[in-house]
Amino acid sequence: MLIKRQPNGIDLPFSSEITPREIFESRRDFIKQLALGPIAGGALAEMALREAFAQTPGAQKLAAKQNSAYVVMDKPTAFKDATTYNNFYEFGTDKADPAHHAGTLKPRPWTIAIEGEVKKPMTLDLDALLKLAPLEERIYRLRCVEGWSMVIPWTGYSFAEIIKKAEPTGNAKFVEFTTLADKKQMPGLGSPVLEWPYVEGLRMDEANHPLTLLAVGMYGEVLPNQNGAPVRIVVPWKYGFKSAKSIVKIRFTREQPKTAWNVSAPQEYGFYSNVNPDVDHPRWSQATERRIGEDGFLARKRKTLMFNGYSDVASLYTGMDLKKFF
Ligand SMILES: Nc1nc2c(c(=O)[nH]1)N[C@H]1C(S)=C(S)[C@@H](COP(=O)(O)O)O[C@H]1N2
Ligand SMILES: [Mo]
Repeated sequence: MLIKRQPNGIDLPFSSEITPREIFESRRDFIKQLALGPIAGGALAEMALREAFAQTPGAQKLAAKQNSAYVVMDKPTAFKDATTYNNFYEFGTDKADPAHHAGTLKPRPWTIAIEGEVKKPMTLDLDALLKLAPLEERIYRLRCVEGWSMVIPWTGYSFAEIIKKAEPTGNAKFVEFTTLADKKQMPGLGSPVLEWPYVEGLRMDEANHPLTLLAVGMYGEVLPNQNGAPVRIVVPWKYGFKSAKSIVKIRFTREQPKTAWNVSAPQEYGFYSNVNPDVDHPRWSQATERRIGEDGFLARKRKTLMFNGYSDVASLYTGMDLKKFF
């Protein structure tokens, strides 16, 4: 497979990974948007990739070396789609709300409290967080429980680095992540759609898995507010809601944390929420997904993969009935 090196250092799958349909669709879009005439295939694909990585003018760049062990070969979602189709209920429940309303979030200055069952409780500011470990770029699939998915180049490092630094005690069995809850910055908090603050959690071994990412950026820039600035967690083998945004507190606990979606609808959203095509949501199938950006009548439905394709994590669940612990 041909790999094309992009100016921002991101390796992208080229030609063989881009289906004729995708080429056709990008071409159609370009002709529409730019009123260009027919373009030769190679130049066209090149432009499609540039378009996919068109970023926010003036946004702060974040240098990071790509870690090729964590790069899926799917075509990355366009930056525009990844930043205008969001779930961030603190800013409203419509997909477009976060992009419209998250401008009131103040991602700097920012601190994260690390507490609970740790030998070294601490408060880290953003600079300390950015310096804690080398930043890496990783391209992950993210699959929402609602049946859509994206492919996003994140910047960050394994959450395991935080665990190492905080030195959990032998009593630490879980990690709880708490999102900021400030009515002045987050208009959605006025709605009782969820119990605030938004809380998510992982079992200790899940949190320690190298795939679990503490993300501070995407597409080579600092995180846009609507994607959870300035720091979020990304757990790629679980449904998207496990990946809490705009985190202010990380707490190591003995007991399984009470998580926002599980509290609001326990029969629909379990604590584990591993991507699993064999366990349907009570109101819809989880067997397939729609890749954002591939809409339209030509779009094929993608088969949802067990653990979202991250089969390495299977060993975390040996002996567990994943229909019971959904
Ligand atoms: N604090 C907070 N974190 C959150 C959410 C939220 O509403 N509030 N939504 C979750 C859901 S349902 C998904 S699918 C992902 C979406 O991340 P993205 O908008 O960056 O794609 O964020 C997750 N993290
Ligand atoms: Mo989601």
